[in-house]
Amino acid sequence: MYQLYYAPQTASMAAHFLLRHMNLNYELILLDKKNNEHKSPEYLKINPAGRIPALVADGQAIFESPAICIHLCESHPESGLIPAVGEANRPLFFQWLAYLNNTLQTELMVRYYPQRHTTDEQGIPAVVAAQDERIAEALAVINDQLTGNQYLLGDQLSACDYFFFMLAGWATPVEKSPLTFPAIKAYLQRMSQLPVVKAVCDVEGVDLSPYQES
Ligand SMILES: N[C@@H](CCC(=O)N[C@@H](CS)C(=O)NCC(=O)O)C(=O)O
Repeated sequence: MYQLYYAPQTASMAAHFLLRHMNLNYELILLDKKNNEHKSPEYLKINPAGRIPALVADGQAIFESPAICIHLCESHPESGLIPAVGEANRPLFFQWLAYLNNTLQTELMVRYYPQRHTTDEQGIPAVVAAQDERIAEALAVINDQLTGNQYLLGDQLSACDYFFFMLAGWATPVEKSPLTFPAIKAYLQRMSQLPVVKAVCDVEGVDLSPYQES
């Protein structure tokens, strides 16, 4: 039995996709983000970083969404969401998961919390504009990878795809949104048809219609 501490459409969504894809026994524990429940003393015992998500697996709490995803993939290798040790795609799995979390997600976080990155309130729109450029650069790298590939690892669906689907949703309001990149657009259309994506998006209140328009 797993417990996922989550809030809709936040960094918990990748883990939510995996728990659902793997058909595991899990409980979703909703954190009231608006009321800062992720900073409450009770939650800080589970995730001392005060961020969403955290996963409790067999009584052990884990934070950081990529660590949670890797742990789930390695605990349930039969799900096929991580290439096995020795497979050529395994280093690429780590490469893309790291790129998504350390580069794209980080740039998105600066864009959505610009006030944390300047002491000059007047400078906030400039931080957002600069981030839009940096996000577009990261998306261009992903678009190149998806040109001619069905998934980030080629023809094999992996946890990286669920992770990217989560981040693509966050990036929709960005000036050069994921849907303006042709290969990413076609990929998001395919991903949005997966039953797991539909089910989790239904629970988290994500509107999939922008992906389904041609
Ligand atoms: N690197 C962390 C980042 C988690 C994170 O920042 N989550 C956001 C929600 S998307 C959050 O908790 N924000 C609240 C805050 O920063 O105070 C991860 O991927 O798990």
